[in-house]
Amino acid sequence: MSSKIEGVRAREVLDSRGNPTVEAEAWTKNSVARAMVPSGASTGVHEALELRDKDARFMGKGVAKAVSNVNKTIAKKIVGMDCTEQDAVDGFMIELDGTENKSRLGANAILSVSMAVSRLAAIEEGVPLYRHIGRLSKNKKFLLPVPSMNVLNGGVHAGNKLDIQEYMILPAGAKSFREALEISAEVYQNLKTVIKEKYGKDAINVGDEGGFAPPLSRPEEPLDLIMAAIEKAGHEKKVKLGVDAAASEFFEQDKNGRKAAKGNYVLEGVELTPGRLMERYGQMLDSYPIVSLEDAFSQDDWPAWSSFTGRYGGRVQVVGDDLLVTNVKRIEKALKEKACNTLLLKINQIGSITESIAAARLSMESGWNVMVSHRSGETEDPYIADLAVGLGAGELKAGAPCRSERTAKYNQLLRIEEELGNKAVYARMF
Ligand code: 2PG
Ligand code: MG
Repeated sequence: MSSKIEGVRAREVLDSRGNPTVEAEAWTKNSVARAMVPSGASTGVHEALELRDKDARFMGKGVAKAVSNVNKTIAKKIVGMDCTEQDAVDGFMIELDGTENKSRLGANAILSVSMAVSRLAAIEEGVPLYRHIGRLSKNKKFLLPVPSMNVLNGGVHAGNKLDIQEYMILPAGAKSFREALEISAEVYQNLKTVIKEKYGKDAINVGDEGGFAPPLSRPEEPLDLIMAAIEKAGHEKKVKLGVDAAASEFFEQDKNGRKAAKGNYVLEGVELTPGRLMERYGQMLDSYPIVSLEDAFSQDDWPAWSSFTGRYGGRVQVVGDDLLVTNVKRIEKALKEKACNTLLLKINQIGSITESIAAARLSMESGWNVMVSHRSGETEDPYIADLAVGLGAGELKAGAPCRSERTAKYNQLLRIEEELGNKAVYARMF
């Protein structure tokens, strides 16, 4: 049978930050597929474990052990399995690892194989990857996602003083993905002009996700700059805003080392209780067209999450990233505690395609939105573009419309939209 896996091999390659990551290749008699694993910087403590060598190579960031776990342990065992049976392949690797957080083999090792095998199955079936993912997730409604584009970077993704990590534009009023991309690129280029005029040409360097990283510190200032850029581009009616505070990074201590009392946050050098932080967000929601707010509170600050969702969940997408870590158990807890209303789906937080699909399905069936997401350390692999369409998620966060590891995803969506032709539907989300 041609869909039997005949071999799997991994290698160490570089990601967009110049750090090592795992690439895996899987093949059958007739086909071969490969995939690359992304890597975060503002990682949640509850994420599956990314195995790093912690030795002299690459300042400790080598992934030779993860590569060897694929080549020496996983490869032998999954040869002969059917690549179209994703559940069985992933289930087998999870069992082989045997830990709660994939710390034996490494989530990066397991995910590289999981991604490559799913892509191999699509080739074997003669369908594009998004259609194969549609089959795996039992979704027939393909949607071109509204992109969330991080055009201004702060937090641990930039060298400026901004505590809040991501300021995003969401071209929700476009009629197609192609139009959405055009609008976003125009806003992005206008933002460059706005920043240059106000802060000079030294301020237009970009951060890890391709957004500008000017020397700002007031959390609201990026929103003003972006609004000016949207207006300059003439797209006021079509573009909404999104924010990822990544608040786990300024909980009890900020990136500049300033400390706060237990349970408090440090924003712009000032200590805030969760209640005060909530008020600050409330003012932002009142003043700007923000439709999505991610990680407004730290990963285990459940009471703050629940009270924020109770108060603002009706008017804004409350997105759980570090809170949920794409883990069904944490999603179940968040559902019970009404802690948020949107899943941020990152495949390497959980470490397999099967578990990622389960997280998306549970969220959708529970009435939540799902935003498929990249990591700040990305690769040229456009996998998540197909994933977003295949799941029918309606949203994809993949950074600025700049830098090839980000545009790889957006450009893939242009191809998918073209392939779907008059069946292509741009998601109506906001
Ligand atoms: C996030 C991500 C991606 P990182 O917090 O949502 O934008 O950042 O990959 O560094 O966790
Ligand atoms: Mg986040």
